[in-house]
Amino acid sequence: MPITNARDLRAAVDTAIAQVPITDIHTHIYAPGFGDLLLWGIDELLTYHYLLAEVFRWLDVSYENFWDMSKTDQADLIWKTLFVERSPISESCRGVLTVLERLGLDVGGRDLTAYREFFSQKTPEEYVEQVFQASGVKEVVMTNDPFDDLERPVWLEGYEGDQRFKAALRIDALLNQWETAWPRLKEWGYEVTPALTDKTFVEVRRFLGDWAARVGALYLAASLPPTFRFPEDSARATLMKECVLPVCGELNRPFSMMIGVKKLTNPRLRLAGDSVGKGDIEAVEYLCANYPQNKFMVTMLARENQQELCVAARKFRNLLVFGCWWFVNNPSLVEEMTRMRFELLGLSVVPQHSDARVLDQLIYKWDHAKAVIADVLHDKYADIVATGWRPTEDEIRRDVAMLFGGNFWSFLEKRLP
Ligand code: RAT
Ligand code: ZN
Repeated sequence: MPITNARDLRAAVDTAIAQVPITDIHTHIYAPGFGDLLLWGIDELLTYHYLLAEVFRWLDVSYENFWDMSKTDQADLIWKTLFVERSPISESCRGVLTVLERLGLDVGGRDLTAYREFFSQKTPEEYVEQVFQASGVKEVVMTNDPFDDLERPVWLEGYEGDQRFKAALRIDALLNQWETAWPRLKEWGYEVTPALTDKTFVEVRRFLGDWAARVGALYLAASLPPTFRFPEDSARATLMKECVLPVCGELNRPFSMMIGVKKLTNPRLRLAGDSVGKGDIEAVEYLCANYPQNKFMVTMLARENQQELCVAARKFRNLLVFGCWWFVNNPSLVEEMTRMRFELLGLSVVPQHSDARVLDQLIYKWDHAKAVIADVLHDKYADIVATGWRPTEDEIRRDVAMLFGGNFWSFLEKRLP
């Protein structure tokens, strides 16, 4: 039935978004088969690195003393500092409260002991089910790093797979730290040398092919600094040209570039110590133009890059813009970016990924994102309804399914002539 009035339109958009099964295309959570690598529960939520960065603004303990504390003590201190001694209004603090509320806990009670008690009753397996159900997530893509000494053995020792947890091969260590990556490759039986010779390229390609197959990678991925340039006379650009792009091309897999992270601006903050800088859109344009049969997924960290990234995607069909990443994953910026993307690219984007590191975060990251996307999408339909265009509920459901997963899956399938 075509929709003709404002109330039906709002209801149709809200229902479609509430019911859509989500493919979360970039996370840092692991399947239960990875054991302790799967993080969940209140203490992990409170010690999330987004909150670590916020708590240090108030603390007067030294970084070293803080890192020496147990996780429970760190969580206690974060709770006291960010939730009790002042109101938890930041996006990351609010996220913890959304999770508690959606799990049916008494947020007003502010009872950390009761929250811990709740989580102590859960098993990871049942809790994964509950969180997927509560967040509307059908499947997630993990971040799988063969250079990670905790993760690599799981793959090598016969991890059996889990349909809900897809894989992406993460190759930051290879591209951004060749000096420390090549000895690891050599240790694992790849005949590489520090010099970037033809033989080394063959072996790096073999390494990438082996691992892409082993994990069943949907795409290859790297985070890149604001100084990332392409082409360029550097190990990174050379390895991309000679190894990553050919392997992605051969496997028809996208290369996902997350551009704009300044690593360890404050190393004493550890995982929370990274910052942001404006990236170079020309590198993205060059890659899309000169490798038209390769597919690129791109998200950029700086607000200042968002418009030019949309424009680049208008020029290149082998570019899929995705997500509002990390420092732009705040409702005000998600709204601005989502509006701009719909206006410049229509429905041909993946508006959000969760980047969840703690299982429970799927609940809040998607709750918060869905609310903003629903508002923006509603406004865009309302604008066309005002012209006399009559969308149907089925069409709205179709569009929403594209945004929350369909576009990603069709991009993976796409073969460029
Ligand atoms: O958002 C984050 O959790 C960051 O620490 C990064 O992990 C980023 O998302 C990345 O994938 O590099
Ligand atoms: Zn991430």
